[in-house]
Amino acid sequence: AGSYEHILTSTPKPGVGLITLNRPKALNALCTPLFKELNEALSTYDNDQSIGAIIITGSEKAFAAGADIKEMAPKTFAAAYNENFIAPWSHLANTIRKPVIAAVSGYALGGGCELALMCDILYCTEKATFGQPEIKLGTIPGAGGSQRLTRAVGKSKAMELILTGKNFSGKEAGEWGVAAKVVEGGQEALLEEAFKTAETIAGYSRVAVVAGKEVVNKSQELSLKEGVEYERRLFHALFGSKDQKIGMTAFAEKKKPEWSHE
Ligand code: CO8
Repeated sequence: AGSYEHILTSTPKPGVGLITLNRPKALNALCTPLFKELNEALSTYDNDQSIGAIIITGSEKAFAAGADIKEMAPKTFAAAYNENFIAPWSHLANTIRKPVIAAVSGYALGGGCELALMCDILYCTEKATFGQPEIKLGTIPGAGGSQRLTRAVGKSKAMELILTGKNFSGKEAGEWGVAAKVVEGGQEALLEEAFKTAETIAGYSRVAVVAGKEVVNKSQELSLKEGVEYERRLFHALFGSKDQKIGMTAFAEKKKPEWSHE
């Protein structure tokens, strides 16, 4: 991975690409240059055959305290519309095919909450602070929060959160199904859990993992009947992969599969 100004990249575990948001003076506020770097790093890992899973994290104090309010404050409608402000944020959800885990400690507010919700799996600390406070700034969520939070917690709760701007804790995120895992300790304990899961995923066939992510995501877009058909087609297609043969032969021979990722 390249060298960046607002993020850090590393591969601390086999097959795992770690992206650390690193703009501590602004609590990792997601300015345009930061997002550009994030997208570049995500694509680099996505295209790297040695990487099987990606983690996005922040610091103990902040995953990200939102879009950069100071950058947004003077923006006009025409400027926002002409540059299609925020559209590049969809890169993660629309283009990245490998699984992305959000590891959230501290503040995940506004765009920070939305970034976490865009990831495929969300882990957080008990004390993490989530929220969509845009209403307090005279605006609304702009990076998918109204859609993804509503799918995660249901309409009534999402409506309450988005219209009051009230925060919710990591503990609540776990109880409501926003987070797949809530860790008792801090950033270090959180990353340990995220690494475990990322390494597990990176240890499987890349072909199967990407297909698994693709079909789960289809459930958010298609009717049940269409979604089940889509799943079945891709399931059929995987009989054409080498790894399906490798995995099932290894099972029958009581051996550990050596994935070809093909
Ligand atoms: N944007 C810009 N700067 C920020 C942001 C932000 N979102 N959050 C914090 N900072 C800066 C502060 O201005 C401060 O800078 P300075 O030292 O120069 O004054 C520094 O980070 C440290 O912050 P605080 O001193 O405020 O730290 P505290 O520990 O006292 O408070 C809080 C932490 C509670 C998180 C507080 O910083 C806060 O309320 N931040 C704003 C949270 C917020 O409203 N986020 C939503 C932003 S709007 C949004 O995300 C819209 C999304 C729309 C779609 C995506 C668009 C790109």
